[in-house]
Amino acid sequence: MQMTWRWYGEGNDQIKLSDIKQIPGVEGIVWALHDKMPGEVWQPEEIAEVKKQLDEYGFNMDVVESVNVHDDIKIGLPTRDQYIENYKQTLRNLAPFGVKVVTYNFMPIFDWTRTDLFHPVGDGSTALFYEKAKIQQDYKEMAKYILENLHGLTFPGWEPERMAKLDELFEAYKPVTKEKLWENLKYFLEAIMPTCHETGIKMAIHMDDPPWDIFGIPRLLVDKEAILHFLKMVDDPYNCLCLCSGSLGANPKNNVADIIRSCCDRIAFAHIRNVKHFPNGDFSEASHRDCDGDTGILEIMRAYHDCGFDGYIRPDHGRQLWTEGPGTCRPGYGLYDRALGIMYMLGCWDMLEREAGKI
Ligand SMILES: [Mn+2]
Repeated sequence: MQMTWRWYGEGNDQIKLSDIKQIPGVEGIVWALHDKMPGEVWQPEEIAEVKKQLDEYGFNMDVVESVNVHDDIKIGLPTRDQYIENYKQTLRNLAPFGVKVVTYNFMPIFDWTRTDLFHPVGDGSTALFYEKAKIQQDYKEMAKYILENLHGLTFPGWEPERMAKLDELFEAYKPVTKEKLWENLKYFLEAIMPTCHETGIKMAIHMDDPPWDIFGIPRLLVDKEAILHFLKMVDDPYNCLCLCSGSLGANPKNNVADIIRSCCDRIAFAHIRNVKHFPNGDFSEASHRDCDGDTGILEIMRAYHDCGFDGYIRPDHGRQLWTEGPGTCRPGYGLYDRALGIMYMLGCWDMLEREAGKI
């Protein structure tokens, strides 16, 4: 496996590449052009600018997260074909820079969804929190709260331009049933697979987060059955997963280690995150340490190791620690807890390697 770190780019992330350089084991930066709207073509000169920044610190740019999919593709409008052409062109522009994996998601309207971005954990740190009761109410109120708490930073999937048109978006998605959404995803993937073969780029879909329908809008990648259906639907080695343990782990019924074992050859990118469940259906994000949550991080690492996983991996969201809080760090993407998470993962991995006689 190859350890990576998600970074939001110069001027868009409080964390510096020079900080990341000091974390042991990080080989690549998971990056994106965050000022691009879904559907826009990423231009070679813009990609070259990021490459120059990463080269200075010896990081590769193999993984992009995310090239977002335009709503017209998800809704299945006639205009989708032009946006699919744009997507293919972006893949062609990325490939010469060494990009191997493009992560994306197919969640309608909202990306990852939480009700509190700085929820006290109890030890002085804060974490992302999902309060089930709040999600049955007003989607506009929730979107407003999230946007206000980003402190002027952009967050993929939460573009203010899109959020300003929430009523229109909900109206446009009305005819999109779960079956229709699956069909639209299939159409998109079948259209871009030839470009993936041509460029050598694997498409890695992120799990839906949380893994259930919210505000009456369908979500697809929610459990083992859905994942296996997805892989069979477009049975192509370039149609892969960004398997997010935290997204799947939000549902206590999901056995993430078992899911990994069932489809490891199609996992291009692994997000490792721990989630703590509460009896009323709420959940909080937790440290990567196995006993701090319910996701089963030790068994997840063992599953990847047993499968000979050689893809990319990164710590997913972390808690906000010490000096980190609103305005000083991106919710879930501070420096400290993710760095601790890396050391925990590498500790597990090194021990597994030692036991297997590899180091
Ligand atoms: Mn994730």
